[in-house]
Amino acid sequence: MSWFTDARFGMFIHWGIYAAAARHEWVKSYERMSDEHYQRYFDHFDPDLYDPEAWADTAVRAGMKYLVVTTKHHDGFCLWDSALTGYKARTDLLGPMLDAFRSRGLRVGLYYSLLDWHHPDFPNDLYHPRRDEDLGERDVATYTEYMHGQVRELLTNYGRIDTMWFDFSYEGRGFGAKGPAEWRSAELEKLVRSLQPDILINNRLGLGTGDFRTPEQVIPPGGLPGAGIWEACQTLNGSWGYHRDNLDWKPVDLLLKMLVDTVSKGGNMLLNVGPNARGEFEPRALDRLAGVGEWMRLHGRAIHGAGASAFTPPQDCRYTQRGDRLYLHLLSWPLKHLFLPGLAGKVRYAQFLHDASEVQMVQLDPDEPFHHYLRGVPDDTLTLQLPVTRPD
Ligand code: FUL
Repeated sequence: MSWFTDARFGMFIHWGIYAAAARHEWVKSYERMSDEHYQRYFDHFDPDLYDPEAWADTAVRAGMKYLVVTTKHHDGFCLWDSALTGYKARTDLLGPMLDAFRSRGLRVGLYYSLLDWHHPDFPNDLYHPRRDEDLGERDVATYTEYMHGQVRELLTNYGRIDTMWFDFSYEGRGFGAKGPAEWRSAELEKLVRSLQPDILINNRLGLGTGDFRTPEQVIPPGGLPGAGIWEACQTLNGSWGYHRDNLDWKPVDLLLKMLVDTVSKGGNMLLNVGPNARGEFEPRALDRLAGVGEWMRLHGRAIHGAGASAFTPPQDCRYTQRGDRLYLHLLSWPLKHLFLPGLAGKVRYAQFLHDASEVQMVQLDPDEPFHHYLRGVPDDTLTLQLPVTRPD
């Protein structure tokens, strides 16, 4: 799993016919739509501008090292050419995407929803668009068989797959809730591993922590010590699927702070893009990814292959560490001096990463009259001399 913890930063893609509704990937459930109503998005989904090479270039420029793409979301629509359903894209959209990302050296992962609001045997439950209605006889075993068959297809026909991102189990959450019993999760896990022995499987099958945990839209404040590897998935604007009118866009500096914070706690960040129904990343997403990429071009060394440090950073700072390189991230800019407890005598040289200019380290002597204000600073404190104005 070292490729995963070295990568640290990946691109999540939520793409399906909900992009045509353009108001969240849960629109069918949120608005309690009938199949007949939702059919309009199937009929009008025509991604004529789809250019997976351009998507992959965008990911590379943003400093991302892997992809996770929704092969099927809760609405049941399939992005690949499944032999098990007609509810799929008119041409295979998945294969060219995986090829484009792989050809640039990125790893690839598949999101697959265990829910399916289209399948005639997917039973009513608390999330189903028709949850208040009598949907007649439904046989979950038939659905589960279909679902296992689809996973088999995905992991047989598309070459090497690096992660499997199931979504999700919700046993115990009320009406019609489902988990490992309905999904036959243990068997499904075995199937996945038999088809792709090196794959990493996430934790949403209801079988405990999985190979990695998936905090959603949250960075666990203390990391996840003892729980193995993890990946926090995050949106650019609050919705996973393309959402035209959502204005809740995170600025570039916040996205970078989220990335740094995540890596400083030993996690990965999987940042989502919701392409539109013509098959493009919209300008608001591209702007942000470009901004993140500009920073990553200069500071990627502090992210890729880096992780948590045993040193404790001062307030409003984060450390990431790679081997004997310690990267100090200042989330706010201090006034001239930065005091780093525990680092005195441990640092040979300090420099800014963006331009490799030296950052001078000073051994301030509290016995010097001029330094009297330093009394009380612990002896093991290393002091950095910073310019008054943040250079970058
Ligand atoms: C959730 C899903 O319900 C959301 O739509 C999204 O896919 C997110 C990553 O996982 O559980």
